[in-house]
Amino acid sequence: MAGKEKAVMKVLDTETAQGFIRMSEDGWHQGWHECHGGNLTYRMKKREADNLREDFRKDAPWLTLPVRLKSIAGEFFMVTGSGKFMRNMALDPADSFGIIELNEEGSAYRIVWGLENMGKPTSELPAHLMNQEVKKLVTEGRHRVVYHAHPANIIALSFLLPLRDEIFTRELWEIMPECAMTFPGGIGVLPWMIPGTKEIAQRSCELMKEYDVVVWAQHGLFVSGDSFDHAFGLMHTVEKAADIYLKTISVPGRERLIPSAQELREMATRFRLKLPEKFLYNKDCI
Ligand code: 2HA
Ligand code: ZN
Repeated sequence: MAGKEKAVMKVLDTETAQGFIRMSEDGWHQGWHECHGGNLTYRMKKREADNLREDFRKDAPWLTLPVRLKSIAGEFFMVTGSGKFMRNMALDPADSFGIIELNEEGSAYRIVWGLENMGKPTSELPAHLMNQEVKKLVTEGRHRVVYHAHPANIIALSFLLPLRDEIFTRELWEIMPECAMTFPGGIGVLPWMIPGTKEIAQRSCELMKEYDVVVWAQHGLFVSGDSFDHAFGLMHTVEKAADIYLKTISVPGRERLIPSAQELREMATRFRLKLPEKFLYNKDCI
């Protein structure tokens, strides 16, 4: 309207930023983010980024990425900061997280909002961006959230079980059969690797083509989802199943009454789930 200034939309007033902050806080309250553990990224919709242009810095320097990410070139991401505490996210959001823009080649990024006080994106930025790209491609753009946390029970389980996709999947499905509805595709498992490296990022990408959740053994869990709710829910479900698993094996002298592979198949039929048969193998065969 003539004579009236258009109000500038502010990052922190958006539903997406509020959802990002809420998820970080929820993870903290679950006990998954000791110290600066864990990180979160969200691939913004074009419309969300366009609406915020006026609130973005224009003069930030481009910083080179260790990889070229053509399929997410030019996109904007909300990212938690390196060395930042999820615990402080709601108290000081502009210090704790930021928005980065990727250049048109997908080879560099710049910080257009937040990460004040010389902050940098999460140390797991390669894992986040490379997996954001993989999940964008394999889900035809549906997935936007990548989340890494340090939940104690699934970490404990990775000290006890053989580090195989089939074994983790089957054990968690058995102990909490509704897991098969939350992650019907199963879960991937990586051995312990050095955090923050391109190698852990690349190995995760291989598994994330097939799965939405990957165990980083003796470290944590890495998940992807189409919304904050689904990514958080996936993290929560895996961790809860691991908790029940450990509780049941901690009771001495009792046999566990776990559902059979056939019962899981029947549940799959009832709920029209496609459970890959490789996870319903006869355990005696391995
Ligand atoms: O400290 O969780 O994996 C952040 C991390 C690295
Ligand atoms: Zn970690």
